[in-house]
Amino acid sequence: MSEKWKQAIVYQIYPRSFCDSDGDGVGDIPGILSKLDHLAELGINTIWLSPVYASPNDDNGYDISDYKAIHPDFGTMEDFDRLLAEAKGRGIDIIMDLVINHTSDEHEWFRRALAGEEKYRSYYVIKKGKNGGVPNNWGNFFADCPWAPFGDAANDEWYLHLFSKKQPDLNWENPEVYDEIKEILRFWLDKGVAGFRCDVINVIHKNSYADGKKQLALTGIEHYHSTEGCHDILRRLRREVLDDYNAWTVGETVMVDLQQAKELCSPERRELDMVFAFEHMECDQIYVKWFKTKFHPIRLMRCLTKWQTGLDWNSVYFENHDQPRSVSRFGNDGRYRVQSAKMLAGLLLSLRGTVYIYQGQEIGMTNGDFASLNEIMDIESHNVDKMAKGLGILNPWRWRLIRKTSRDNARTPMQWSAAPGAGFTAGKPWLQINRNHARINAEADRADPDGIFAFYQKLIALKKQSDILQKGSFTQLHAKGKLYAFAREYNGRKLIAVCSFAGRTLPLPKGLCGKLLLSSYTGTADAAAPLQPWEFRLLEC
Ligand code: TEU
Repeated sequence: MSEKWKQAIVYQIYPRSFCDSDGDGVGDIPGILSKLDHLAELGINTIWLSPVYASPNDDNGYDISDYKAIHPDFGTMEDFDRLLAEAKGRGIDIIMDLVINHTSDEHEWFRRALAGEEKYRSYYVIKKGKNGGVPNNWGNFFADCPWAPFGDAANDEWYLHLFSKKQPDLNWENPEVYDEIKEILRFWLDKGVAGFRCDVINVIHKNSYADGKKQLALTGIEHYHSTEGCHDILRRLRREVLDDYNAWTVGETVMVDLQQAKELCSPERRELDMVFAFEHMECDQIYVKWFKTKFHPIRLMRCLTKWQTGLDWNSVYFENHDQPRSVSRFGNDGRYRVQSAKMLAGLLLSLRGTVYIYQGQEIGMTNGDFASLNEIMDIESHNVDKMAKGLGILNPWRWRLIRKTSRDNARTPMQWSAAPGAGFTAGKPWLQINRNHARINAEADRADPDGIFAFYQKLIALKKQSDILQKGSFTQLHAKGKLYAFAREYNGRKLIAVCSFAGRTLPLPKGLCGKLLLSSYTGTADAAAPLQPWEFRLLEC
C-alpha cells in the first residue's frame, strides 16, 4: 500500500475567495485554472478544494444541495474536469471536501422528506417535541438551538441540525444513507480525485437522542462524538470504496483528543489516514473558541510537542477557512509581519506530518479589516452576536470578540495585486477585500527574493528532498519563553529547527549547534549568531 499522503504538500483553496474570472465577485474554477502556475511554482503537490458543489450557500457551500453538481457560480462540470486534468499535468492531485454530516435543506432528499415521503424522512433525524419544547437539551456548533420545526409547526416535529438551520443532519443509522454516500464517493473517485477531506467526520453518527450532560457549549456531544458507529462507517468506506482507488482521507475531527486521534488514524484499524486536530488552534482561547485570550507562544509549543510526540503522523496546519490568520494570531502582523510569517512557515514545514497551507498564507495575508458586523457574512459570527446579545453582552464587547474570531478573517479575497479588486475580481467582491492589499499582495511579495512566497518555495523544495524532514523523528530540544527548538532525526542524521517568537534579538541557547542550512534572514551567516526578531533557522548536525 503506497502512503502517498505522507508526501503530500497540500494547498487549501476556498474557491469563493480565490480568483474570480468573470467579474461576478465570486471566485470560480476558471479563476483557479488561471492560478495553477502560482501553485506549481510554490511547489505544492495537492489541492484541497473546499466545496464547489451546488448549494444555497447558507454556509458557503458546506450546505450541499447536490453532491454531483458544480455550483454555477463556480462554473461547470467541464471546468472541473479541466481543472483536474490541468492540475494533474502539473503533478498536482486534488482532494475534495466531503460534507456528510448534513445536507442542505434544499437537497432533494430533504425536500422529498418534507413532502411526506417516508423513505426520505428516514434519511434525517426527525423527532417529536418534549414537554412543549424541542426534543432534547442539545447545543449547536453555531451558537443556536439544534432543532428546527419540520414542516408545519403544529405537528410538533423537529429536525436536528448541529450546524445551521439549513444544514439538517443525516441519519447515519439508516443503511440507505450509507449507500447514497458511497455512490457519491465513487462518482468523484471515478473522475480521478485523490481523496477527501472529511468534514466534521467524528460527529456524523449519533448513539442516542437523550438529553446530554449540561455544559457551557455543545451539551449532548457525548451522544455523538467518536461513536463506535462512526468508526464502523469509516472502516466500511475504506474497505468498500476507498481501497478500490487507493484514495486517502484526512478527517476534520472536532474536539478530538490524542487517544481518539490515534484510534481514528491507526494503520491497523484503517479508518482515516490522518486527522485535523484542534488543540493547537485552541491554545489562545478560554473554553470556547469565541473567547480569545492573549497568545502565549509557550502554550502553542507545548501543544505542538504533545501531538508531535503523541501521534505518529499529524496533519500540520496553522490556518484554514474557519480560523483567524496565523500571522495575526501567532505572529506579528505589524512591524514583523514578513519575518514572523516566514518563521511560522519554517516551523510548519519542519514539523513531522503532512503539511497544509491555506490560500494567502504563502504571502502572509492578515486578518480581515472589518469595521462592523455589517461587513461580515459568516453565519457563525452573526449567531454568536445574537447569543452574546442574549447574554446581555454590550455591543462594543460583542464586536471585539467577533472581530478577533470571525471565520471571515481568513475568507477575505486572495490578494493577487495592488489593483482595485486586488486582482481577485473586476466586479464587486462578495466579501470586502482587505485594504492592505495595496501593500500585501502576491505580485509584490513574489517580486521580492527575500519575500514570504520565496521562503515557502525554499522550504517546500527542501521538505520534498529531505528524508529527515519527511520521515525523521521529532524531539523537543527547547521550549521556553519565546523560543522553540526541536530536532528531526533519520538514519543517524539530524536537523535542528529553531523558531523565535520574539520581536527582539535572542541569544541562541547552548547546545543548539550545527551547520547553518537555512535562515529566514538572508543576512545570517553564522549558525551560532544571536537570533534576529522572529528568526527561523535550520541547522544541520
Ligand atoms: O467546521 C466545523 C466547525 O464547526 C468548525 O468551526 C470547528 O468547530 C472549529 O474550527 C473548531 O475550532 C466544518 C467546516 O470546516 C466549516 O466551514 C463548516 O461550517 C462546518 O464544518 C459545517 O459543515
